Amino acid sequence: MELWYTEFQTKGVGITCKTKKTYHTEKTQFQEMALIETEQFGRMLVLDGTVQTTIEDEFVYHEMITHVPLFTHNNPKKALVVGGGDGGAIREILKHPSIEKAVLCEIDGRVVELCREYLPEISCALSDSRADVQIADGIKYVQEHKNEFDVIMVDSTDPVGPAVGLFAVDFYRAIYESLKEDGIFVAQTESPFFHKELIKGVYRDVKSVFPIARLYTCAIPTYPSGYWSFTMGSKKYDPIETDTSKIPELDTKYYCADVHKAAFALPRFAAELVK
Ligand code: AAT
Repeated sequence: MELWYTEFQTKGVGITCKTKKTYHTEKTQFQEMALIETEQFGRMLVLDGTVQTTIEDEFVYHEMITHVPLFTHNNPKKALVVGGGDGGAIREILKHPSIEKAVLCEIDGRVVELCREYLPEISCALSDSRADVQIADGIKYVQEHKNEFDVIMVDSTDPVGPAVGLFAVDFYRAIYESLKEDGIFVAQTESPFFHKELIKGVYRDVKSVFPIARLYTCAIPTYPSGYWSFTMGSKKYDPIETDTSKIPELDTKYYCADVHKAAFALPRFAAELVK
């Protein structure tokens, strides 16, 4: 018998994957969680019916949410990931020799545990001595840590449930306070095709808090529309002025110096959102 998994991405569009196995399903304190084996993308983490990450395409998202801000910053030493309990962002951050500490603040401890068990390729760096895993609400954590981080990445679920507050201007203000004087922040901000109002609103809010705000994009097959955005707020460094000739070779599959530049070149309909 064939079994297929569908995520309903909008009222009229979904992504459907043939599945080979269901490893685990559970209702945690915060969300419904499933770990399945798909034919096309390998193991897949699903939260509340939404694809969070898959073995085959996770590299795009995790490289783009981390290396773009880390190479925009001159010398990042301390980074914070809000959400991202799979550990993929932490794995990428720790590829930077300047990093002394990478804190993960994930609200749902079960996500971290399940990913450690079923997605070791993604969660492997969580046991590195420079990684510090905190199970807490990212909003509270950021409010309680002032003037501490060089880079903060908001690797969050879509703006429903516990992640609603991660898309609010008050949170961006708290992030500003939590960053050092030349700090940078990046948030995943959904699809330029399907979430236009969200992108416009986040950009407007980030721009009201940070002197520099930028939108960049990449291609992710398992996320709605396959085309994804990130919004950056920066106190000092502008990512489009990064001297990309100085970006060293890293062990990556998507990010490179040319992609750093190209990611900020927006198609006209996406540029419209942040005018
Ligand atoms: N690395 C790609 C995976 C994610 S997971 C996002 C995580 O954010 C989830 O594990 C969720 O539990 C966590 N989260 C949600 N709200 C909070 C909060 N307030 N504080 C800390 N962690 C939180 C991102 C997937 C993007 C999906 C796009 N469709």
